[in-house]
Amino acid sequence: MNVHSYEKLWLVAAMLLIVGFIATITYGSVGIGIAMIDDSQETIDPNEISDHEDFGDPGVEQVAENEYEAHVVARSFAFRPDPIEVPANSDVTFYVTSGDVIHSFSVVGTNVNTMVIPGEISSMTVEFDDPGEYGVICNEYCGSGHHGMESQIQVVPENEFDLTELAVEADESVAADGEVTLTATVTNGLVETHETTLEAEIGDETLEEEVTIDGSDSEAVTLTVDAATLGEGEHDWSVAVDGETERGDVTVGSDADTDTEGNDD
Ligand SMILES: [Cu+2]
Repeated sequence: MNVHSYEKLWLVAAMLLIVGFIATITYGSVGIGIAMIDDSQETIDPNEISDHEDFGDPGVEQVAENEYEAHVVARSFAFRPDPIEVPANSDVTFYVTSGDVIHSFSVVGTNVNTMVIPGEISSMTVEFDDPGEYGVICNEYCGSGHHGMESQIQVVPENEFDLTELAVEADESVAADGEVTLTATVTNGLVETHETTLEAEIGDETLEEEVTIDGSDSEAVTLTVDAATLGEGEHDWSVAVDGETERGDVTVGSDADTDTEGNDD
């Protein structure tokens, strides 16, 4: 049988295409770093995400030196937290879940990409070497706002990274001859000891305090100002540490003052 040489060429080309298709599909399912999301991993009730210990308050936590975990919740049409801040020179394992429909978590310009399915937890570990910014987008059509569903990963220099949280307790009113006391509790989420500066303003008074907090621990700092220095009336206060700020106000005199006078009688 005589086969024309052009026909032979087409036969070979068709064979190569078929082999190419099979290779692509095989790589797409079992290639290095590629995994399917299924319920062999941990599952989650999408209606109870807000009560979940990790996804209820999603964010970044440190698990070991240079190792972090980031819990992310995708919901139409945003990611939480946004932005996601991580330090340079770190390995970050992302755990992503959805509170409603199917989304994706795709880091623009990298091969970091996963589907995010309600009920399932997608996970992947990413190495961040240098500081920089990456866009995160959803590439599974999820509804009318899909095109605007995005977030950002900010990789900051190691020495600028902290996991500090601040809570402040303060009196609402103080007698004119009393003391205004603010109790600031600073929590260090890093596994290493963290040194930082707490800055406070009460009325026109400014206070500064150096704080050293052990890894995964918290420190309570008490700040006081004589009410007499502030004078009678309402005074704003603010406490700031590592970019976290708490605000409130305190009233000096008036009711509190009257109470004290009443007790004296
Ligand atoms: Cu989407």
